[in-house]
Amino acid sequence: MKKRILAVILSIGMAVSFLGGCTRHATKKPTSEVVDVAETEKYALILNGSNNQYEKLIAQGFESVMKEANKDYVVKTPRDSRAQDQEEFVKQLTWEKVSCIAVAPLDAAALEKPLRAAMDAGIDVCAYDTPTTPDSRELFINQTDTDQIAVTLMDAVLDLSGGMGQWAILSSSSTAANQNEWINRMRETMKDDKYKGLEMVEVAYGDDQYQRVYDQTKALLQNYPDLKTICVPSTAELPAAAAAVEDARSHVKLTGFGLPSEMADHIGANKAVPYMYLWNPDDLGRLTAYVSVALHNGKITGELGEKFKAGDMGEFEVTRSEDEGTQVIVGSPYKFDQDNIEKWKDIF
Ligand code: RAM
Repeated sequence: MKKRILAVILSIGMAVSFLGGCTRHATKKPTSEVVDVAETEKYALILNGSNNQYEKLIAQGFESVMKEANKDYVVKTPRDSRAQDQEEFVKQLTWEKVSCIAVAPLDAAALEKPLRAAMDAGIDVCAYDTPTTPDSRELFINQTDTDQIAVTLMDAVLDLSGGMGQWAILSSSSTAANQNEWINRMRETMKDDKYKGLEMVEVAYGDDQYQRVYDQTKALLQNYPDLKTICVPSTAELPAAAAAVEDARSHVKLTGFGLPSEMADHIGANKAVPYMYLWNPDDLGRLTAYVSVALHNGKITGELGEKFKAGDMGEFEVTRSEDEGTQVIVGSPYKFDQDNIEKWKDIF
């Protein structure tokens, strides 16, 4: 929280509240003992869709930290991937005056106004997984450095295409700010001489709908008979894309981001997905919880250079994000292939 905050005052013989006009924050400290007003704290997590197991795992990580810290929390899930539902949630939570809203926006531009209204009402706001606009958050909890993602995926496409040929991207939606940043950065990375044999033919969208992803993948296979590789940087789309490639008995290779638990059957040197990447969604959820509490308690404000300890996850530093706001980065992506998928499929 930008303003330093909050106390319940226990004085000898009587309990006196110094909360004044504001019910959430007290600024005065009398002579007696001061503790956090745990009973007024409530933390909200807004997921990006009901068809997304990755988001559910993030929620589990978030919940585990909140439970351990004995904090009240609520998790909101939009039907399918309806951006409008997220707007409604933000308005409701603002009205409820929760302590902090953490959100993975489906449409960052549409969410800007309600999130700014929440911040004006004294609620802390952070984005996780996908950035909101920089003006409508205090901090972005970013899974991995954008450059690292772009280079990792471009190198995988180059490798799976045998150094040259046509390739395509199958993304979640055209308003997903994280996907768009990654794709833009991949286009930049591709200008390097190393990738000059590659031709990117199309960016298609699956909107996290199984059938739509399946159909879009089939269309790519039909429209580009020489296609070598499809990069799918979304866990919600990769399983249906793999099924479509397998059903078509296509030689096209897939890579991107996927959950080992959902992708194990498709991973292998001679399968649709020779290898793929991801970070641990549980870590992302846990760090989001630590950031939410630290913002509310005033331990951090989201300013560049701040450092803070996130429980057993260790120390993190606030850095500049791709969109000129600020971020903390969870870690690096892991690679999953036929040698390690059996182990990882039971983990997440
Ligand atoms: C999907 C979502 C999410 C993205 C992951 C990799 O689950 O679109 O935003 O970060 O994939």
